[in-house]
Amino acid sequence: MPTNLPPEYFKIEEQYRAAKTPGEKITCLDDMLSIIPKHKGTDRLRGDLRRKLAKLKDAAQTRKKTGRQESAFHIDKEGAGQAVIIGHANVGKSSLVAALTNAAPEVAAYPFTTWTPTPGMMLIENIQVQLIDTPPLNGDYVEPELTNLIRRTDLVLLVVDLQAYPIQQLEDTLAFLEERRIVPRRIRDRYTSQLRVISIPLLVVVNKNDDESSDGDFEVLCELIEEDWQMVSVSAKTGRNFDRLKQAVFERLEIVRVYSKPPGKEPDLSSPFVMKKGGTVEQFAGKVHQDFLANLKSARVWGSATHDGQMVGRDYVLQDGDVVELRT
Ligand SMILES: Nc1nc2c(ncn2[C@@H]2O[C@H](COP(=O)(O)OP(=O)(O)OP(=O)(O)O)[C@@H](O)[C@H]2O)c(=O)[nH]1
Ligand SMILES: [Mg+2]
Repeated sequence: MPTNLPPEYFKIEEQYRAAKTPGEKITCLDDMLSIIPKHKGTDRLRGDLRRKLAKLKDAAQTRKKTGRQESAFHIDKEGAGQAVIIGHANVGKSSLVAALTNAAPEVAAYPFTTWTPTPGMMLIENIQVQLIDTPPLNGDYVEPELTNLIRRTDLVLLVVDLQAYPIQQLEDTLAFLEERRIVPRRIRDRYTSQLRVISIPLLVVVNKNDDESSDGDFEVLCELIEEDWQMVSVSAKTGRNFDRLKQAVFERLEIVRVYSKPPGKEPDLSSPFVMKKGGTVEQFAGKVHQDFLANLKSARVWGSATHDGQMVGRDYVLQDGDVVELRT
């Protein structure tokens, strides 16, 4: 990568990586292009950015042209992963999204409040995960598009109400999914003979465990449910166990955070690159910059390596928290 870029460039590049909408990304790319000095050394970078910009603008244009009203159920993925929150009416799905994200879906004491999905971003340490509030699954009519939203997602958060027949709610919701050929990843093996079954990581969230007085109810629930779902009990009302919930979401997403370290400098620990578990140095290089991928000469790793700054090969598998120095 050219070394003589102005410091503002890196600031905007960071904003670009954090950008959530195509519109924000386009603005950042425009800004980056306008401040890069124009000479031979930056040819490739400018070309790269222009290609990205053209792609985003093309996509925006196509969306406009089709003229079709975008369905509320079509939600672009944003952040390090997407989790769709599902369950019966009144279990607290909207309350969870309201409490955990920047979104403000309607919450009400009566059932069947939510009719359309609402996305929001939840902060887990230094990454953002998209949570989507959805309409209840136990009504007379469930929008077929909701099934598609679930099929495409990275993680399902199946919410039940500790204070209102949670076992029945759990069984009903799992049956709803199974009828639509969606099964929890953990028990995927039981469906090997069936074609077209899709498995999605699933976390059971037991809501309305507001204080210690209902911990006993949760323990009883765990004993009564045969399958070991490793449920998390929370309270959307008091924020109880939100840390545990976030930790569980992070684990189920099966992602790792890896930090880039320019030679001779400190890594920026506030802005990780997020990769699927099992990702290699080579994949990391591709995420940081195409140039690194093409011209990677060596990589050093701090964290999972046996000693700090160890030289590793392209196929070295990175772990959560690793710091990597790439050299071309
Ligand atoms: N005590 C208690 N009440 C809660 C909690 N979470 C939600 N509630 C209440 O439960 C009711 C339903 O909450 P919502 O968030 O609207 O539930 P929902 O699952 O989105 O409901 P639908 O949109 O109808 O499917 C409201 O009265 C909330 O205040 C909780 O953790 N503890
Ligand atoms: Mg709701």
